[in-house]
Amino acid sequence: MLTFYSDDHHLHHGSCELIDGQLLPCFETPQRADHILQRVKDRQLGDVQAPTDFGRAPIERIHSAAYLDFFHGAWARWQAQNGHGDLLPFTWPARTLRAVIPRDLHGQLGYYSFDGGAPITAGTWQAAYSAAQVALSAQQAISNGAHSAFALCRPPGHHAAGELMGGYCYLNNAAIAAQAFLDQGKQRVAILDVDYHHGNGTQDIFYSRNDVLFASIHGDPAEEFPFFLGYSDECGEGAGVGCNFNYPLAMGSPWDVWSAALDQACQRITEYDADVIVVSLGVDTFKDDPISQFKLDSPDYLAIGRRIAALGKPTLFVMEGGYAVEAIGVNAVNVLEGFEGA
Ligand code: OKP
Ligand code: ZN
Repeated sequence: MLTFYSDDHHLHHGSCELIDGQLLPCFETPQRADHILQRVKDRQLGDVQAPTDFGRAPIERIHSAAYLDFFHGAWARWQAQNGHGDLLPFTWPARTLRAVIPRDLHGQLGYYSFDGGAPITAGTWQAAYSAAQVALSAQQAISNGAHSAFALCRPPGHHAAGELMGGYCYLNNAAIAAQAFLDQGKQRVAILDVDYHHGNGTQDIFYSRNDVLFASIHGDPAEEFPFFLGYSDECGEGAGVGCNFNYPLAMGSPWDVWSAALDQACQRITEYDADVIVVSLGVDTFKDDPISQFKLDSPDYLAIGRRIAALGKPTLFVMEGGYAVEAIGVNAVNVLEGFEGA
């Protein structure tokens, strides 16, 4: 399997995040992608290629120009104000407030975000832009006939909506790739999100459409981030009714519970008869993940790959979460090796 990867992810390295009442060093670190890349090489998964630059247009199919302009320019504005440290939002247009766009930088940052988990640093735009190009390049490889490809994206993307950053995510790499498939003539794309957290951004982007099916297995949002989306009664709206499937699971869920949900999600994808599958590949379902509460073990990831392969469709794997840094390479590459039948 071909892997696409850009070193630009190193340009994004937030200093700390607010989690459960504590300021802790960011869990979403450059070492995550470094470990995955090393494992790809150790296992000789296949060639590793740098991305092609497809420009901003395919990103603008998912994110508004106003959002992208804000994100692109935010760090320079912060520097012009002599700001120090990461740029982090702290006020949001929650219920009873107005969703106006203020003039102030932090006001606009609140408008374009939903939590304080996505710091903007000097290199965040370039890292996120390159991650989107990594996803698009892997998408292109499949368009050109490959049966599968791995987009080793960092930062991740599935929490980012059309005009919202949050949950370590800025640009929705999986959604950008899915839209590119449609724009190049595919009729139906299925996005299978196996990250521990609900892919609220991806769900929102495609919620009223029937050309993208979204299925997600995740920690029950009644107890887990992102809290405000990802419940089982969210089935799509308008033309999209019947194209959104959430499988929220209890804290502590083990492999047999998780894999039963995977079987259900795969059944929906089979019924949908997708032309191509995009997997939002998070491995924070691992038993030793520091911020997550499922109990999957490393060999289980081989089984995930085998189950996805049984769908029999061209498949694009897009890297999302996973914070047990020592195991992230083994777990992520196990999915890919399981898919390939290794
Ligand atoms: C990203 B992905 C807020 C802490 C809340 C955010 C988790 C984001 C996970 N500062 N935690 O889905 O792996
Ligand atoms: Zn996650």
